[in-house]
Amino acid sequence: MPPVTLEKRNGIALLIIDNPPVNALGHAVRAGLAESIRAAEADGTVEAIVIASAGKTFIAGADIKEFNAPPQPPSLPELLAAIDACKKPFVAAIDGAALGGGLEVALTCDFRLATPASTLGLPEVKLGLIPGAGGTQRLPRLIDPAAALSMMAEGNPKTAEAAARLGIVDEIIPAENLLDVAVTFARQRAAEGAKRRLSERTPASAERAAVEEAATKILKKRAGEPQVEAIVRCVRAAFEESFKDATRLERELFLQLKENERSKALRYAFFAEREAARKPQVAEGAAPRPVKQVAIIGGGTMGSGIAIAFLDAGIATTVIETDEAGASRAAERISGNYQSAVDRGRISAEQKEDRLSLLKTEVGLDKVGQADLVVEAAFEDMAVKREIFSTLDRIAKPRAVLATNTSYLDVNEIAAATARPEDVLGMHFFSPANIMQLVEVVRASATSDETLLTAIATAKMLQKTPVVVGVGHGFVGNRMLARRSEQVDRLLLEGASPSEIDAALTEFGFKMGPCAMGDLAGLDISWRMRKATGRRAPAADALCEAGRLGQKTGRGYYLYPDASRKGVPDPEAETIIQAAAEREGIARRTISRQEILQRLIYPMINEGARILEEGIAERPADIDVIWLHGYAWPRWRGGPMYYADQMGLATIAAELERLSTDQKDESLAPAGLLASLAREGKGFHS
Ligand code: T1G
Repeated sequence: MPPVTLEKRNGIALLIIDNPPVNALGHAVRAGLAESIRAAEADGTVEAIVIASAGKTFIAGADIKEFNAPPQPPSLPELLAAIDACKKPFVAAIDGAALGGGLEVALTCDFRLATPASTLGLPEVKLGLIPGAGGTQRLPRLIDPAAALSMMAEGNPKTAEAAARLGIVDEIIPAENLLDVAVTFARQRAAEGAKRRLSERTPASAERAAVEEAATKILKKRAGEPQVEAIVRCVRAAFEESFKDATRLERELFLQLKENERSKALRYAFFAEREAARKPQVAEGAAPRPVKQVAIIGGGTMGSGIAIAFLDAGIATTVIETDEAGASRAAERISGNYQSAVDRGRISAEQKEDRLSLLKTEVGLDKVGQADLVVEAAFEDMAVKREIFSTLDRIAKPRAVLATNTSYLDVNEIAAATARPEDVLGMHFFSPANIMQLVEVVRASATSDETLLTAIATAKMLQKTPVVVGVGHGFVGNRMLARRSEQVDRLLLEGASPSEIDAALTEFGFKMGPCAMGDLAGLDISWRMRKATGRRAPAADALCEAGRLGQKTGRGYYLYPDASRKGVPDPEAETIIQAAAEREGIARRTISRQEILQRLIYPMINEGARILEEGIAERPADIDVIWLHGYAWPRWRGGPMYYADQMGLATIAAELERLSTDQKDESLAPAGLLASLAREGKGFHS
């Protein structure tokens, strides 16, 4: 099937794009469109042209996969110039997503019809790019220029209705009538001799001040993002330059950004998320079981957050506690969360009631009833979990999926407490569970394919990003985080301050550094874990022993004067850490920011290599997605394993060798996979 077909309906040329899965404007589509436009223009019986598409997407934009290769003509701007030059009117018949270059095609048409479910947007900014085929010039000429600037800087799509209100869509047409209406509409426009070239307009000069006001806010909020600065430059050029000169500037900036490392990492992240979400290796015909009602065991911070995620998805949820007080606290916590969302205007009071109407809080495991999925979010203790699963085994309905939210523990051991290990797996949510995207879906050795697929489908139903991982202490994310935490403590003992450590990572792109994060979460959580597993972190242990547990005690790594949320350096903490260093016989010195950064990140990458060797994660992209969605790794750096390839594995291996020798810690020596790839001059992704 050719990617573009041309049919004629009583003098109207109908161009249909059919390039599954999302009608991306790859080279074959661009060439097919150019050919069809030429034919339609040359055909004297054709009065007007309609561009439509097959499938559930209008046009998803340029083919992002082509960006790393030299462009093949015709480029999208060349194609759109042909549409613009054509004397016959063009009508875009949009059904589905019209994104990026897809919306640019529609904007170059003279008229735009869309079905109610369509979405229209210019998301290039999320790929570190800008619209590169006239979008920065046509949109501000079509709608309010300040609204156009904000729409391009945010990159979020508009619904068809919102797009019609803005003036992007001329009419909203029911899907079943779209093509017929579009053909009739085109014929009428042809009869009127109507051409509406946006390239011949100029933005409303009266709106310039509003554009500058919006630009100032956007540049402040998005400081450091070159693609946002470029969009502002292009919208300003719409007022100051001819369409031709401004589109030349746009193209120049687009091509520069396309080669920018930030954009390459953002494009990698886009595909990595889709790769990680691919269906895992399962038996032919295996399918997820329906999940209509769930039970959450434990209504604490995690349990309530998980319950909110299900309630937000409209799924009936029972939260089960051990006593009435616990059940009431869970109900209050969940209701309070929704009330603050109402107060902030994020949801309406009615939506709050709708969601709470799906919630029941009960006492006793026997209340799991007919839940299709049970998520255990009880105390992080193996005996407690085994007891719960043994009971669930007896009372949960047959083939109910029994998931544990454990962050670290052995899911095989938990499953062994039941007579149905095939129904058991891990669903490791990240706090706050109703906000964080990531769910590590832990496939235990006996987990059935249906159970696995059910958990994956459920995570997607919650609008979350599931990544399948294997059983191992801390699975993927927390296991790598532990290596970073060890270095945090070691760096503190060796002389780095909490501020220097945090600054190394915030400068790298994290929103918050590990010391501030520890103070926020409470230093006692990991302290308790260390004591339970016989591990030590002399600096953090000393702070905890001094009652410095973080924000909750007004002091931890930092001091929080007057219970403020912003910590300040505290000489008392430094004194405690120095004393701990002396007890450990560790000499202190000034440590450079680069060494701090390398020591925080390279051991994590090394652990990621071991995780791949052990098969706990299937692909490097899975590890990157876990860190993007579970730990807020800066998206424009792609993820730890992507970053490793950029740094070069040989460089990382050499630094790890040095660290291992300095710290007399064999576990810091390069993992086998990392060392062998480094020797071969390869990367994790090559
Ligand atoms: N290019 C190449 N492949 C794409 C693609 C694209 N634009 N969009 C999606 N895919 C692949 C995706 O990798 C997956 O592949 C499959 O299609 C289904 O995608 C010149 C420069 C359209 C809302 O940023 O937002 O135009 O895993 O799982 O959930 O100015 O895809 O099956 O092998 O996401 O139904 C701007 C990106 C490009 C839109 C559909 N456009 N795509 O969501 O399916 S730059 C975008 C999406 C540009 C111009 C500029 C979504 C979707 P696989 P999916 P979905």
